[in-house]
Amino acid sequence: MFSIPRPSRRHLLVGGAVGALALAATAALPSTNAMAATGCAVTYTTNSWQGGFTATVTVKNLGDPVNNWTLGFSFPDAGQRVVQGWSATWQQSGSAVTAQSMSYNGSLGTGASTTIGFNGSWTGANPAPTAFTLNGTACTGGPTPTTPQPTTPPPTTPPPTTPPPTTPPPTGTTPVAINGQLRVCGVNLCNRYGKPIQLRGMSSHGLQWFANCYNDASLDALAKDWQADLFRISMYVQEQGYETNPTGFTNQVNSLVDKAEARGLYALIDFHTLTPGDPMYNLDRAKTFFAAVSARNAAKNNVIYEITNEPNGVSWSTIRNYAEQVIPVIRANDPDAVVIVGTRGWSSLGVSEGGNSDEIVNNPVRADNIMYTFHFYAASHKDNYRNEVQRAASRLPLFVTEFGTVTYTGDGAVDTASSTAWLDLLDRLKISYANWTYSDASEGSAAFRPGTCAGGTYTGTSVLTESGNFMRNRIRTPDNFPTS
Ligand code: IDC
Repeated sequence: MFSIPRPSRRHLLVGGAVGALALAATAALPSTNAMAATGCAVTYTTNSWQGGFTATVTVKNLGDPVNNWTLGFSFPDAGQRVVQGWSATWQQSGSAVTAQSMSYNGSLGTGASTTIGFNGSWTGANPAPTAFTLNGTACTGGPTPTTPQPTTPPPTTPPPTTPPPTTPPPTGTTPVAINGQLRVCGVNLCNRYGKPIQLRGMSSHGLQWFANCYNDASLDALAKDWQADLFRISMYVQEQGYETNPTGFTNQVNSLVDKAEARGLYALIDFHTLTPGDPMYNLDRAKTFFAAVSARNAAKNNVIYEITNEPNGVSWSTIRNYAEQVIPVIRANDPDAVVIVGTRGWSSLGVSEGGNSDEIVNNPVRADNIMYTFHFYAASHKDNYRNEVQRAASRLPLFVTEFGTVTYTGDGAVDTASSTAWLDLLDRLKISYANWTYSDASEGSAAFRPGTCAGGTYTGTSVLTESGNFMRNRIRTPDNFPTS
């Protein structure tokens, strides 16, 4: 919040890593006979490093409400480029850049603002742009009448002392009510305020085997007793899964998305490929499935799409090719949803097959608003995997859509030391995670004791395994999602 300085002069702050730059612009105040007013204020901040940067741009409409908008600015240095943008359609021609609103952020009321951003590159220097336009009007920080033009000199009365309106506070306290539609910004998962957040939650087991574990009572327990943010819906494709009954499994996934939404939980739709490891084997099924679920759930703001669980025995270029065919199917229906792409070697960023994340950094999927999957099993995957995650996390948006506290078989004893080291690392890096599994399977990774789902009580600790107890304690700690 800021107060408007006197006299009739408004300041627009443009901050950057290279130092904050203050622009003072004299804005003509609206004359009493103005028909329609336009006006805007823009803040532009960057995180910059040698050769690259992430820019966060907040656009505030100070004129009459608009239904769609185009932001324009010019880079001061010839070597500055937009590489990958989000929350707008970004284009660059020479040094001129435009960002066109998306369907979900085009409407901006008077005083409303929205945050967009991009990853960029630079060669000589990386100064912040100094002038912005919104729908052709210069963003000088105040409303300007468009018709008719004022013929009298600007009034000398001081500007109003009431502060400009801000985004209203969230109306609920659930993770989705607070954070709203998520998007990838830089290497982070960000909420509707453009702030990095971490989601913590649980993964279902295979829906074909454990359908009786996913119902109103168990999801109430996940939302309220566990205080989770996220429910991963693990829909196996093989092993008596989706391929045997596409309509039935699609409906089951949709109904679980609704149950998550009703409780303010994010729903991660996992197209759980495992064997065969080549995602191309299921390409047609993936297109059919994601066309259906993205059309049906497009209006919701709690859905995240995980397009392939654990590719294995295939090259990164094959996975990338698969992603570049499936993502457009989702985007055609649900353009603003975050999509997560599996990685080589059972989603180990390639490490389990002798590679590393460089292959992704050097050849990223050509789509925006995406993240990359990392999976681990704490008793099997230790320091060399943690080191790679730490290294990759500053270069790629990562999401741990599945991990176990036990060995990669899904069974065995909980490795508390390694699980703690992993979760401390993910917390520090704000990497979201889902634990395998929220089920009563007879294996060490299951959170509930065998028979729990038949019994119908999911709250408290008496129904939990050692892994379940460990995970519930981790997940129940407060989230503290940033709201401004
Ligand atoms: C395991 C289940 C087990 C099931 C097996 C085969 O825990 O009950 O018999 O799958 O379907 C993964 C996979 C996940 C595995 C899990 C544990 O994504 O499907 O679940 N795991 O082995 N990757 C690494 C480990």
